[in-house]
Amino acid sequence: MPHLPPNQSAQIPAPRSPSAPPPAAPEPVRLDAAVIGAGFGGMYALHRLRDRLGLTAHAFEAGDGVGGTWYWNRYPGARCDAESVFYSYSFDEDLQQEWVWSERYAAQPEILSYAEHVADRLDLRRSITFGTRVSSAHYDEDRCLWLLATDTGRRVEARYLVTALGCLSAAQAPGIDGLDGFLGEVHHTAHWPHEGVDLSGKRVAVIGTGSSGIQAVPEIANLAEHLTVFQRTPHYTVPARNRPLTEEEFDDVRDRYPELREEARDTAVGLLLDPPPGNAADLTETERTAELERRWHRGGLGFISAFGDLLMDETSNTIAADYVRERIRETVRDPRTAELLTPADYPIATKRICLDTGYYEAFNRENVSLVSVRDTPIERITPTGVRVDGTDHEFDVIVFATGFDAMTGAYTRMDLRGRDGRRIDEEWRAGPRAYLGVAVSGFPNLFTVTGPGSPSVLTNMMASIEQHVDWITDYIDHLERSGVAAAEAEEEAQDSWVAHVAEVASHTLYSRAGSWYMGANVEGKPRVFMPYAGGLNLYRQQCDRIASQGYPGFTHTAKRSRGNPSRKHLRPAR
Ligand code: FAD
Ligand code: NA7
Repeated sequence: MPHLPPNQSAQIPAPRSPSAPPPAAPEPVRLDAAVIGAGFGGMYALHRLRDRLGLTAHAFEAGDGVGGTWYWNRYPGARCDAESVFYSYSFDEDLQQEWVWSERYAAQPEILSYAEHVADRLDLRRSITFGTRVSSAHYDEDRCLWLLATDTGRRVEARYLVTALGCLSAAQAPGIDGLDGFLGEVHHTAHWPHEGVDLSGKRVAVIGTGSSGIQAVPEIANLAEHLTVFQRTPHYTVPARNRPLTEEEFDDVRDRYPELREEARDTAVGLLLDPPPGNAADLTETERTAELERRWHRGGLGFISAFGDLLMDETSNTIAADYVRERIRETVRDPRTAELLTPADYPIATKRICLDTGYYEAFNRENVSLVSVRDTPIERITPTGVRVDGTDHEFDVIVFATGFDAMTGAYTRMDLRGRDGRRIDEEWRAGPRAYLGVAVSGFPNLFTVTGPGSPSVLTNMMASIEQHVDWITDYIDHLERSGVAAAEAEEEAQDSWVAHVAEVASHTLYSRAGSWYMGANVEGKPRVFMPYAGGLNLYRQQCDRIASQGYPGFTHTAKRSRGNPSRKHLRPAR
């Protein structure tokens, strides 16, 4: 089956034939720091470790190029929904001055070109091994080294392991009976073929209506003879109002880039959005409607900051949700379709808010139909299509827009083991546990870029990536200068951070939706709100405080003078 994400079993290397001699194991390569992933997180980590700290650093990437998300997600309509001028690196003034964004929200090819440009500019490729998946990473406590093995048979030793695996990189397709027997083409939005897919004049199914499905539907509708959208849960989406950026606009941003970035850094989401005029209760009904109206017409993520308490207060949230519901009924001509498309039973923005370009309008087209699979799930894939509630729908192409095992999937799909053989999938069985979302107790010298328990997916990820990588590499620099062989998050510090993450989330409405933030889209995954909802600005302050106090919450093991680590702790880091 082409272009579907690998499932767990597909990642286990095929057994060698018993008669073939085992290949000679190549000598491990010794590094100061190994980075896994060459998306924006891994690229920046590699640059800082190699070029700023002067360490021997190397990255391993499963894909054949840089860009991560933007290398894999090439479906029609894929584009960012944080404004391009902010969805980009800020660490290099020359870089941000020389790159020109063409649209308010850049499309996937432009973002991928940007990633490639950065890789060239920083000469990163010579330190990245592409087409190579790290299949295991085990910590050797005696030598304070991470031992990595790859699916291409490489073995690597590294003192530090920086994982930039991506919060949304472990794509998943539901195990629906009959899929193997489908005679047409099957694709997943997150594994879209690089050569593209010819959808013109075809009968196409899109399964899934999250952000990817919502971006893809209007584009596919333009190409397909007929498009059928299979929807389990209607998502809230607001218009992106994407448009070309004018030269004047862009010049203005460039002139003020340093100051705009500084301002964005000090926000909860790492982006400049219009601040709310107050909580919903502080405004009159007329003011509330005007505020929503203004934001709807401006387009973009700013809609959900219409009221300061939109994510905390049910009444406030309902006012915004009702506004969107009215827009759906107003836009979609067929009342039954409109009703199906209208989210009814969870607060707006508790599943990630989507931005669209003509999503609801697409359902007014003759060649687009909607099938709800909420009460009657897809029964099976037949050789010619999809069976729902006893009805067969025939297709040439099936597109899964069914999302990701978010935030933890890329970790638990890898054989990651810390001290005493502790396995990450066991440690996180009841939900992910990490100190500041950046380090895991029992896994010394492992640093997780935008790991669970950090703000990550609730923010402009570029801002979160930069904050995390800066903090991690400053910490590694500190460890190097202090003669520390191993740094490990203390269990107690981790427990209190995990409790803090849960406590902050409990003041929000997030737990009211079965979202991927909560692990609800993966069968058997614990229902735990995984990102940190306290805001990037407050999070940054907490991380900075910990650094300035000498990294309390971490235990440091000293190097022995001859290179072997001593078991003696350097000092209680507290
Ligand atoms: P990724 O870009 O996911 O890169 C991780 C890389 O690690 C991947 O290339 C993967 O192949 C590699 N990898 C994973 N495991 C292994 C392994 N074991 N061995 C080797 N390689 C491995 N965020 C925003 O802030 N704004 C947006 O508008 C936005 N839009 C998005 C749209 C889509 C369709 C998706 C899927 C995500 C979007 N995101 C957005 C989130 C996006 O993932 C981040 O913005 C950002 O690109 C993440 O960068 P990263 O380097 O952390 O992870
Ligand atoms: P999402 O947001 O997880 O959306 C996946 C969609 O697929 C969602 O509508 C799911 O319904 C649906 N789904 C999953 N399994 C099924 C089955 N078995 N049948 C029908 N429908 C199914 O992933 P996206 O790729 O759209 O977006 C992920 C993030 O990437 C996005 O937020 C951006 O940040 C970029 P459900 O809602 O679970 O009922």
